[in-house]
Amino acid sequence: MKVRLFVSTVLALGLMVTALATPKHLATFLKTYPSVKNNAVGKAKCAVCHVKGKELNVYGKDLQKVLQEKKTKDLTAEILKSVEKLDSDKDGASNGDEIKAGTLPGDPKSKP
Ligand SMILES: [Ca+2]
Repeated sequence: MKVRLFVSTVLALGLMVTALATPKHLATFLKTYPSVKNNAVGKAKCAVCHVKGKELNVYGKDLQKVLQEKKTKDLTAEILKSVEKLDSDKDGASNGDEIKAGTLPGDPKSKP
């Protein structure tokens, strides 16, 4: 009985770790921009919007503004597209152009 409980606990923890590694927002981002999968943007994963942990970079903050305006926590393709014309990191390239080019919209050192 104890072994069974241990195995279920390990499985449950494993599922939780997997869930954290692919959060909902990242899944929405990748679904909206499938072309980034194998470039720097896709590899950055959470770092597309976050500095570390939950802290947001400038691109993440622009998205957060829209989420707050819409009074929602659910990131959608529509919300992602609404900040494409902005240049969050002020490197001269719009967020949309950066994502298309495979550079990070929240990092001025990464530009097309
Ligand atoms: Ca930019």
